[in-house]
Amino acid sequence: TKKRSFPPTFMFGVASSAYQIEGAWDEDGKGESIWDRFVHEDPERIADGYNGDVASDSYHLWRRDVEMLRELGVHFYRFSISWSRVMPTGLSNSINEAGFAYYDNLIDELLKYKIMPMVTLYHFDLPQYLQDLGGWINPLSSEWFEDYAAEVFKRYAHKVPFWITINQPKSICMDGYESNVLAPAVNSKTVGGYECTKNVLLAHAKAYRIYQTLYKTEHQGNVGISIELNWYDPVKNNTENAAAVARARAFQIDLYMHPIFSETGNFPNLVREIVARKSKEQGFTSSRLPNLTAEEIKLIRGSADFVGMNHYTSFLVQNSKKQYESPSLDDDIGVELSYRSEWKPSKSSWLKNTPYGIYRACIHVNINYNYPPMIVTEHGWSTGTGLGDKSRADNLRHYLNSLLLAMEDGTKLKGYAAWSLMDNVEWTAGTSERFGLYQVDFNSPTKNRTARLSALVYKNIIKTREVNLEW
Ligand code: GCO
Repeated sequence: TKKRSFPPTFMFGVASSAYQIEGAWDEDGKGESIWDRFVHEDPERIADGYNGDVASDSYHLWRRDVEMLRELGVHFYRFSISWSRVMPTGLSNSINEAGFAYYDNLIDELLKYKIMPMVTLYHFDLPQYLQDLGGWINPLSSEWFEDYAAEVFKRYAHKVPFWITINQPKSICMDGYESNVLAPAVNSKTVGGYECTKNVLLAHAKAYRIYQTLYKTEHQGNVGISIELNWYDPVKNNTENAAAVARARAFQIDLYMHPIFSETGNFPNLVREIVARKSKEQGFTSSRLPNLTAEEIKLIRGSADFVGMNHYTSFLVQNSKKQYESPSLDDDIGVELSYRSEWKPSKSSWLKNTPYGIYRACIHVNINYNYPPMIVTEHGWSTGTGLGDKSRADNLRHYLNSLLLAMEDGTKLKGYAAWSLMDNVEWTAGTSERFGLYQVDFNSPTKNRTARLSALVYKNIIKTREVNLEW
């Protein structure tokens, strides 16, 4: 069989996010975020009660974190900045130097060991002060974010070669504003999620444009956005399901991709048509999906140097005949999701081992968006505790092999980040689902980190640039 290997320029990394690892939720002047509020308001929201107050304690253990990155031999580390740590209210007139000092240290430590920082500006943790003003529903939100991004670029543009503006607009908006799965749990079924989507995309685009105007020429960094790109296939092929799959992909993927990466910009036609028609039936005077002005379309279109792909699993789709609450996103999409029984389950109910899906998601992007540069900014697998995580190692090897096939078929993939460097707070699942290459001992005050089998497997892949599917 033919030996495939990752090209010499291909970058391997690992990813994390501030709320999930840092802890120190109110230390050294940090402001409250929507996640702090969400978990303190009702501790039952977290499956095992372990929230981000202390998390993996990376606020204190960052030196050890960088040591682990060196052990793995990664080329880059994707982490996020906690907005309310550096700007307690979220507004640019409130700067917390102690908060910035944490990131100064982390970034300098990474650079000292030639590990490239990939900084995510926003990974779910909006300053609560801004939420009190409406959060991502407030039309000013894209300007708040623009000011925040400008401040962070000003400090780090000369040190950080890769930027992710926003992590997973779909989760932010549909889980945080349309439903109550994630903070701030606004749960508005009318316009919340769609209004948020518009504002988040504008926020992303404004940050991108600032970097282009002020820093691109001098520092040549790349700015992208991380989009959920899970995969959707029909349960079984028939006309109804073909239409259902088209809706699933349009609402779950292309609603976020199309405005940025297509030639025409704007939300996908299919989504616009469906939401406009339903809104009319529901008695709204205009579509629940906001119209983008020509100027907004232009601002957002082309506002990324690469696609950040977050991919975890695949779903099977069938047309749904259920009566959903109306208006709602579920009602707009009208599909039911399922899995094949052969798909190996992880610890998380939504995540199954389907390596072919990452290949298909890459091809979807290539065909619909003309082969853009891509970086997998997240992919991972959950287990319980224990160091012998063979299922994670298997999942990693097979997904990386699918990526090699996708590259052979033209995907311009530049890098890959495994989720996650270490166990962390898996949002409302707390620590009941573990995603780490390194295990974290949450019961101990020292939060010891220990390499799992998968860390050793990944280290070897990075070193050889080859994936061995046989053991
Ligand atoms: C994200 C993800 C991560 C999760 C991971 C596993 O939005 O980037 O939610 O933060 O921990 O996807 O569920």
